[in-house]
Amino acid sequence: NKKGFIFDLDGVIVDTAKYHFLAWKNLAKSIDIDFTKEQNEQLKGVSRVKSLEKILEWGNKTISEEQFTSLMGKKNEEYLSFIATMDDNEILPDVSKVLNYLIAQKQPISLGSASKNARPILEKVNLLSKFDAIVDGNDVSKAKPDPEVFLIAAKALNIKPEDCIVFEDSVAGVQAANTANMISIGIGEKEVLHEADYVFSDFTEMENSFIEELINR
Ligand code: B16
Ligand code: MG
Repeated sequence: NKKGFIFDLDGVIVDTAKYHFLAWKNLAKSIDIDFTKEQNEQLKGVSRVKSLEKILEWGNKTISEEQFTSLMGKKNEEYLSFIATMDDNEILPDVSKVLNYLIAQKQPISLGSASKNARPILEKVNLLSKFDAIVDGNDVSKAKPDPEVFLIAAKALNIKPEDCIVFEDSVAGVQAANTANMISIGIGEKEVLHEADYVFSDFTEMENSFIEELINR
């Protein structure tokens, strides 16, 4: 019995949201836009282009295409400097335990992330080898809540979408999983992720028996 297990990266495997926040905050400040933690919530799971569009919208700013490209580059440069300091201490609680359990049960595992930096991050935290497929921001043309990223992951694993299970921390990602006809498992707050089929605050709350049920359903 094989299912496809698809993991989002930021907010599920590692907490890179804090680095995205710092880099966007500094960038916004450089063009005189205030940027709050609450606004940052709305950027979770959202692509780099869409994120900058939203920040400019909040700040009521229009800029040229060249400036847009240059600002995106600046943000990513600073983000990468934060990533460079990461190691396996930054893996979120019990993520490795769940991955190892799935591997022991011979279940196919894919990444399904909006980030174009997913591979270097997984390398930094020593998890790259756990994945059978990596699908990230370099592989998709449509951002979450579009299901594209998860449908490509299912294909890469050779598992039908309805036999896939997605772990997601963002509303857009949960919606993408639901639209793809997959089981959606929210990692975070029930109130925020109420559209998910199941919600856990983190992987420490998830028993192996629950994963076994997913495999055998
Ligand atoms: P990058 P995920 C997403 O990762 C982040 O949640 C989001 O904040 C970020 O803007 C997006 O990746 C793009 O990241 O600038 O590295 O390409 O949650 O889909 O793993
Ligand atoms: Mg995420």
